[in-house]
Amino acid sequence: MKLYGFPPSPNTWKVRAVASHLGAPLELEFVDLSKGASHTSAYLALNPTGRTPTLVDGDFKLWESNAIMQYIASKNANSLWPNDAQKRADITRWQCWQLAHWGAEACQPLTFQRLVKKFMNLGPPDAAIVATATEAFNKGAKVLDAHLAKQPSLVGKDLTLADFAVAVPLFYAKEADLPLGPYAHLRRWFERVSALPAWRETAPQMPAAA
Ligand SMILES: N[C@@H](CCC(=O)N[C@@H](CS)C(=O)NCC(=O)O)C(=O)O
Repeated sequence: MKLYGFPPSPNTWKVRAVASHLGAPLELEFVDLSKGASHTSAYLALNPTGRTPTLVDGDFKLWESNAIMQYIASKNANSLWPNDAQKRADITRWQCWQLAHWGAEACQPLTFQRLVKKFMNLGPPDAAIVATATEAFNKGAKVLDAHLAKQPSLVGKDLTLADFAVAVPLFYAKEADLPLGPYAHLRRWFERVSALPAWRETAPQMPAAA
């Protein structure tokens, strides 16, 4: 299997971390987003949305990071993606929430405004966007903190794809100044998730997230 991706991007990183954790062979094809490489005609033939990551497995092409995580984890039995309809729905619920709200409304705009803009010389953070995203971050972090006060992982006891998906933006917490301070359960959970060797094994060499 080949993953077309940009390693510093959380959407690529979480897929590579899952593959590494499961010991699934996954070759990286570097797509340099800083040079617009996801908009070439060759790449658009794989993924017409012009976004990364994209998985290619033989004739099968799959885009959308959370679908890719589920596909890779479906290849062999494992506890990240248990063969149980309710657990799979529960994991998918958190993955949908991560993409639609935790990522798009909170972590991503804060990371873009405070880290990517600096790295790419795009000017200072937009204060209005930072304010709206900070409010969304606190709203989401409260939900996570209350949930993780009751159980060790997002879905039951064991770590699953849900934890990989929701945790990944927090690797940029320092650079993006994500306000984690008030959320002790969330911080403790992130310490546990981020200690998995798979994150180090797939960690980006570049300092910026896109
Ligand atoms: N929902 C998509 C989001 C993918 C996405 O936004 N990728 C960004 C990097 S994080 C990208 O490739 N942007 C390049 C562009 O839009 O030109 C997923 O989860 O795969």
